[in-house]
Amino acid sequence: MITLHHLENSRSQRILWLLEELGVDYQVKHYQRDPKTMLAPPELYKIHPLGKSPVITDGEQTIAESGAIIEYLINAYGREQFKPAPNTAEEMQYTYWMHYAEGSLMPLLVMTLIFTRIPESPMPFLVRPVAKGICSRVKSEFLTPRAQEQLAFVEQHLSQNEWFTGEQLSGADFQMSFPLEAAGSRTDLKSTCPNIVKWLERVHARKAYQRGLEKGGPYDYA
Ligand SMILES: N[C@@H](CCC(=O)N[C@@H](CS)C(=O)NCC(=O)O)C(=O)O
Repeated sequence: MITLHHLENSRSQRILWLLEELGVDYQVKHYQRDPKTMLAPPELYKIHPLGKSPVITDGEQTIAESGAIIEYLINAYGREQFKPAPNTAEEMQYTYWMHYAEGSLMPLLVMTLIFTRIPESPMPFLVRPVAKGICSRVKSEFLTPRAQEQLAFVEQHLSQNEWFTGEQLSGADFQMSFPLEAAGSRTDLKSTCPNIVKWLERVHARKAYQRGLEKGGPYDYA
């Protein structure tokens, strides 16, 4: 039996969606973040040495890292679904977006979140305006323009493709769902990225996605 070790409000949501699309038997073990630090609880270190979520166990196997989990589940349980045929243009897109989500887009979104939270964290009264100023400049001069450039690039791709690899839903869509949900909840994408918004609507309309949300419990991407 597959067990998904599911941390609230985390990338684990993309695995829940995939498990529901696959229609396999699985159980969910829920973990809560520390309300102050937002870090995962120490129990997750008992499952994998990095203590992060998502992580799954399947029999003797423990698999961490969203992309590796998605590839494992699709190869083991996909029955030829959710993965393009080998040596095709679609397969190149699949590989690209599987890596792009965590390799290029997520680091910018995580850094933006960190530089937004720093000025709100406890610090000496006189330091706060300095911290605020530095964080605001890092965001306006480095992070925001780069994140916008990345989102415009994704928008361009989705203006020509229904799903990330073309006409068929694939692992690349599960992998891209977390950064795009996060971007959509933190910024208004309607005017700048209408095709990302449409893609999110297609995702949200899927019954498996809705079942995944129910299994995961209350969810906040921001
Ligand atoms: N690249 C990894 C990132 C895993 C990761 O950082 N997960 C976050 C949740 S979205 C986490 O476990 N955070 C809690 C912590 O760092 O303590 C993946 O895609 O699986």
